[in-house]
Amino acid sequence: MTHLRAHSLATPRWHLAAAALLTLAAAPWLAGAARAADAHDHNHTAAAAPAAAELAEGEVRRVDKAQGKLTLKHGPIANLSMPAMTMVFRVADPAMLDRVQDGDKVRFSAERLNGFITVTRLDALR
Ligand SMILES: [Cu+2]
Repeated sequence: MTHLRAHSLATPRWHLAAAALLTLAAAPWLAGAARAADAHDHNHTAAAAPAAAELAEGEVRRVDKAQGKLTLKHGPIANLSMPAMTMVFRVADPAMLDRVQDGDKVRFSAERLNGFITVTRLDALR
């Protein structure tokens, strides 16, 4: 059970990505305008957030297969307007819990399903 601390989870890069994501979500017409601008041949590079920006970062603290729950120390979750914290999540699919163990760094997405914050995607970073 090694705990490698290569990077802080709350990187400034994440905050920038989250801000960009929120901006796009608030003004979808703006994203459309940016794409239209790209159609011109002046080779402008749009600062669009990559799909991965939607995923939050976390570290597994506890896997509870019996209860179908996962404790994560997580970074900000943009779509839930949630700051970094350690908390218990439900998982959408119990099989997710077979793929992670204590100490794993993960990327995940979480949504509020039936009133419970639920992990809907979980990727271990190894
Ligand atoms: Cu939380």
